[in-house]
Amino acid sequence: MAKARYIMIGGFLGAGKTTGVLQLARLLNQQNLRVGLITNDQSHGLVDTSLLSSHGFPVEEITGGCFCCKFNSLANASTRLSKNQQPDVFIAEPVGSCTDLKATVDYPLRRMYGDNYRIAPLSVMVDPIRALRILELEPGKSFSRKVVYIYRKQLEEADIIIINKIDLLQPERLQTLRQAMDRHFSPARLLALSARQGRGLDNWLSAITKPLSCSPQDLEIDYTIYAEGEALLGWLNCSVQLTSKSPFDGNTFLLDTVGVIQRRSRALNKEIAHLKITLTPDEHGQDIGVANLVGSDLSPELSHSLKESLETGQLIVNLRAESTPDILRSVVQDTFAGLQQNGELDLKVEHMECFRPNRPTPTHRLKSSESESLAEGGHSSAS
Ligand SMILES: Nc1nc2c(ncn2[C@@H]2O[C@H](COP(=O)(O)OP(=O)(O)OP(=O)(O)O)[C@@H](O)[C@H]2O)c(=O)[nH]1
Ligand SMILES: [Mg+2]
Repeated sequence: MAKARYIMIGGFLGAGKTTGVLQLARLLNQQNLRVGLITNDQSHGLVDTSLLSSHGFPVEEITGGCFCCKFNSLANASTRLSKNQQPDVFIAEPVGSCTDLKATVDYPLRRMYGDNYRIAPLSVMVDPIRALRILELEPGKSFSRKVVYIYRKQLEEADIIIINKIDLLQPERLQTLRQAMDRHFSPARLLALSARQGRGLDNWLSAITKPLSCSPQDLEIDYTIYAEGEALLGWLNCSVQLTSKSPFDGNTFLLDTVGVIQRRSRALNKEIAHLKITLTPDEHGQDIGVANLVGSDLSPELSHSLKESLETGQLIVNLRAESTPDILRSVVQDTFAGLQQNGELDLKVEHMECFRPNRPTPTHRLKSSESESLAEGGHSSAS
């Protein structure tokens, strides 16, 4: 039986990974290939899982830690998908604050599961506005030094750097960013695309399916700085049952809610990495609305619109910001209190978790020279 291809798409919070996963999955389906998706977070209640499932793709969710710390869960989830769906292609999206993925996920997968999977080169996606700011090519809000350390490590280990969202950029700004990526990170490949518009996906897919021409360097990384950088990011996941006295427009509700959380965070000078909220009506089958915000001073947007108004539904809020968990909790709780003030809406919080990610302690950490498949006993390539 042919080995399934295993694609991992890394990149910082809000870069557009899930949008890219969805578009690649659609493209692969059009080529009559079966796809299995794997999402990941420090906790459960994931916007990404609900979104990808709503499009009818089989999704496994790894919660409670990143892929590197939950390597066995990742391997088991892949085996479950293989058993139930026999995917030709797996696409896995790690947590957006994770790095060192080649040493802790790619190489161990190659070594232990090399007879099942062909591990694709690692794609790392970037939001160009965020990148221009973090690389100090343009002014604008960024993160603390240790968070920027993680961001840069993600780019350093990339086989393919994907500059996403080119629909937002003038050619000169794209050129500036391309040159900086080449100068600082010299990735094996640099691609620019718009996941949202589906532009450049064919090039990406063909880059993923080609072997790398150069042998990868092992990433040098200080796990103390990495852990401290991750711990500067507060995490909030919550699920809420929403009931209204009369039908309401869920799209306006989503954008308004994101707007209120944005204003409250800005007033406290907390930089949002990614705020995403889904609203799934209890009726209307697969309908889903998703609103996002990828920077405190950017505009909230509706990435998926609800087709009909609703009276009851499930709200999922995932907020990642440079802030303490307690502040995130009070920002969101105060927002919910405000939404219920006129008595029209009732919000019942079913689950709310706020925390800082724990220190990453990978199950395995290998050098590229140790990534040969044990099963084949030969040299394992990235093809
Ligand atoms: N303009 C534009 N927006 C995009 C594009 N791709 C993604 N986005 C938007 O960027 C935001 C974040 O996208 P996601 O796909 O959720 O990003 P992510 O990297 O999966 O985020 P995390 O899972 O939180 O790390 C959403 O509002 C998307 O609609 C693109 O090509 N162009
Ligand atoms: Mg995502």
